[in-house]
Amino acid sequence: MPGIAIVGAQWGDEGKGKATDLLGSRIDYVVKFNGGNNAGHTVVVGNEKYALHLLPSGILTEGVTPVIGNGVVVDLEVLFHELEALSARGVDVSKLRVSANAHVITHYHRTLDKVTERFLGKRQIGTTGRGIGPAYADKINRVGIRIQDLYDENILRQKVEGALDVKNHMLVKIYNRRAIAADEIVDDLLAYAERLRPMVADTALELHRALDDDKIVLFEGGQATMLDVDHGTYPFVTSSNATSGGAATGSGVAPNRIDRVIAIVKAYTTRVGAGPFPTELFDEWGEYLRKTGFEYGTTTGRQRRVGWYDAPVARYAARINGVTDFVLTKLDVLDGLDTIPVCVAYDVDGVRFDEMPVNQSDFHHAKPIYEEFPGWNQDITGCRSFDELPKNAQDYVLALEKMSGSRISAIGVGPGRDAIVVRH
Ligand code: 2SA
Ligand code: GDP
Ligand code: MG
Repeated sequence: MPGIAIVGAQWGDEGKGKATDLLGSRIDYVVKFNGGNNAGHTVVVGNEKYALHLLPSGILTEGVTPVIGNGVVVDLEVLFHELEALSARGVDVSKLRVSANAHVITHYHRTLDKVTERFLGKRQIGTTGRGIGPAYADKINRVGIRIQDLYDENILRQKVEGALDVKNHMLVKIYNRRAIAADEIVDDLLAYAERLRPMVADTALELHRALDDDKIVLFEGGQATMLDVDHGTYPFVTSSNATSGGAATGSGVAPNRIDRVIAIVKAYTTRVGAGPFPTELFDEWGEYLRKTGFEYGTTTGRQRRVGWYDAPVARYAARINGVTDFVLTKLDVLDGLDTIPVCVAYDVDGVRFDEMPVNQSDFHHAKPIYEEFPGWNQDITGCRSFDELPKNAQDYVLALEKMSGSRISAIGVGPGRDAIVVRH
């Protein structure tokens, strides 16, 4: 039975949380496979609004077992803070499973994230400052601390000392900061160990068995295709694989057990942080989309950059992820527009590119070539079937479907859980 992956097709904040939550009633497990508390998923259930950062959004659905996979970096303080906050609102969090192989984010990762950004000056990435990059760097450098290390104090101490070796040198000599004491970090981590113990598991084995038992497993991607460390707009990316391949490596479930890949794509585009963004708007239409779509970061509150829909980006996401279905979100945000431009290709210094250029400088120079579509000037938030949508809205969706390389199976028409038009 199926493994389903949900990924972002653009630069994040496409509404993945809502899509996960929508599928929730049919699924048994929701697995977060990449990133950490840099994610921000807003889910509206009835009159309640939930903002999740580290926990998978499937935690909001009764009966679902939420899993934090080995590919995630876990800030334990944030984990318990989120669990307590959800518990206080009556959400059952008792089923959470955390991979013994997931890495932890410590105080020194957060410090390094912030000082590195400051040091980079104009070349800043615009990270969320949550310690994500430094934690993954340690993982790749083989000096990371894993959840399982919390259960052997000697090993933990040795590993923390090893991880601090070079870092303290850097902090003192380059960044002019005080050195961090290993004891401080060890005590901090050990303080969570016993509370965490019942949740720690061989999650790869549990998921494998669940799939053998015909359970439905949903893999929830954080961030998005264009922020993927391999396939995104490097170096303006996050430090993990946010694409569907990451669902396999970040969970221990083999790629051939993932049957469907659903990419969430917004009816326009947004981006937080620095980096190229060909369709970015700096005029009143940008302000209009930001205000109407409420485009402010769920984690940091930062204003999101906004622009028109970019079809080459969607096609690229379709290819890289093996997208079987798109969910098009926030179509309602375009309700008040007379015409809607869509980027169909790029002009790079006089040369037409129909697909994403592989060369970074080309993408930095890419100017969008637009095709214009008539708007519908009508409130669509009450529509619940494709036929109920105004003709121009239907045509817009069909045009995007044709350009974007996979079918559009559902359309978001408002922030609420039920504000969706399902086509397939
Ligand atoms: P990091 O902190 O190392 O992952 O930052 C590296 C880049 O990745 C971007 N990034 C994001 N982009 C969009 N949404 C994200 N989550 C939050 C949200 C963001 C927020 O859902 O709103 O609240 O600001 C997210 N997380 C990371 C980041 O902007 C950098 O460009
Ligand atoms: P994620 O990071 O992909 O989970 O997305 P975020 O939660 O950061 O941002 C998406 C925002 O759009 C959230 O505030 C959602 O409540 C909202 N949203 C999702 N789908 C729709 C939709 O179809 N219409 C409108 N107006 N808002 C939506
Ligand atoms: Mg988000």
